[in-house]
Amino acid sequence: MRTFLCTLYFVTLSLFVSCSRQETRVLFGHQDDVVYGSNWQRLADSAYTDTRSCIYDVTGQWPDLIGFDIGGIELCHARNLDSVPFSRMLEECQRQFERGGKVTLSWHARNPLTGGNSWDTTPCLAQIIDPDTDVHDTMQVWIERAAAFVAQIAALQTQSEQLIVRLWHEQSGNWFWWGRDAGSAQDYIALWQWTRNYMNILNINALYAYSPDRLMLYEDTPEGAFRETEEWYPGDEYVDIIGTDCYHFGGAEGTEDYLRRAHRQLNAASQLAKEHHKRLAFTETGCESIRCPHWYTEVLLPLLREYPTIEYVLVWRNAWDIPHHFFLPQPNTAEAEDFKTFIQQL
Ligand code: BMA
Repeated sequence: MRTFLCTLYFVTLSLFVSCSRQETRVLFGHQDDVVYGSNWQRLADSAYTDTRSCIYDVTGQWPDLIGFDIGGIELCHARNLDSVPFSRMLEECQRQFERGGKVTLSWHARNPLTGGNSWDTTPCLAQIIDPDTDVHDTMQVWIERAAAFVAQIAALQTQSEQLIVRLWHEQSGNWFWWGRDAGSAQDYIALWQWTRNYMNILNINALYAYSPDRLMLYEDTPEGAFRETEEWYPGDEYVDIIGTDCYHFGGAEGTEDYLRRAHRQLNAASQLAKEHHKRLAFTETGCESIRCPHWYTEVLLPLLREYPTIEYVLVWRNAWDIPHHFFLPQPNTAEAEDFKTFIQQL
């Protein structure tokens, strides 16, 4: 009897431990995971009867999280900036939600002053938020179009908290027109709040994420990194998730630099999240072409372990038409084996 009770106790305990581990596991996401991958694409407008997924091809499991970008919706384009039809995005969001998964959206919007792309850094932020300008009117229409599409996606959710909207990402860099060099923190925050307020008008049911990238504005100390993260923070009423974007450049020689930047940014994000009672995420990362063969288990996994409150991590896309532009391993490679081990240990 005693042995039986002991066995029962340990079985119950281990079940409890494994269940609670599953619930708190870091979710893993991949940009455009189900619309194309290295060497394949499903970018036709017509509906596909089944789903193919880069993550499934490697692990046999559906993605926890899929990233999509709505850049191009502001001009009523049928496809986003990477040729993904918005109709396909809706189709795959519905399937992802029905499987119980999550979706995170970003928006590489055009420059409303010049019509150039997101990387056209012609200054426009001050004009955008000035209600007496034409650019302001343009932006209002663009926000309405983006919000209407996001509302369509939000309505497909089958459970709570399946949709994350990541607005005006990587503002701490100087590569987007809403970036650090484009205007003041106040102007950036005004744009963020305006966008979010309009989404609220449409009653969009979503979580909103703020995600700076590299932090170079102030001194190279934890205080300098925190100051920059905090200065552009859109505010407690507007943000649910605080994250950061950070990439590994090159191969093994880039590891030290990646870890230094990632710690700098994640420390600042986690401190801000803690102080403001917000959730924490690693909103974008990756090592292009996975030039470190054990990148997932030896670089990313130990990094994630140091931030136990991170809820999800997303790696960028496997472009079907740019051979070296991939962040998730191809099936049947040594890197794929490493990735499977990573997913099991996450
Ligand atoms: C970048 C690259 C580009 C792409 C853009 C938006 O990081 O992947 O090729 O157009 O993101 O998805």
